[in-house]
Amino acid sequence: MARYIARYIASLWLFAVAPLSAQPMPARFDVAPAAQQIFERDWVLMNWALKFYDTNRDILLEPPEAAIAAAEFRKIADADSDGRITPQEYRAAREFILARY
Ligand SMILES: [Ca+2]
Ligand SMILES: [Ca+2]
Repeated sequence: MARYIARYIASLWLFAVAPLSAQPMPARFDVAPAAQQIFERDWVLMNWALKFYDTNRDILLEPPEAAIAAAEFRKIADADSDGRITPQEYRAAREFILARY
């Protein structure tokens, strides 16, 4: 349960720095849509997530897969390990993934 909460928090942080974060936050949302939106908004991240975290190989990123991928992306992106991902860190991680995968 603690891990699940950690992923939820991770996805919130990601959600907060996503490029389209100016959109109004839905009144109610849970981890799955938030994590999935990160990948739906960015094809680079989506391709990466599908390549490594589509565990059932159906070419869809289901909520649990998206949550794991979001947590892993956060590990890659949070270069200074302060628990937050700045827009600069987001862009750097995206470039890293684009170049490497
Ligand atoms: Ca899947
Ligand atoms: Ca950081």
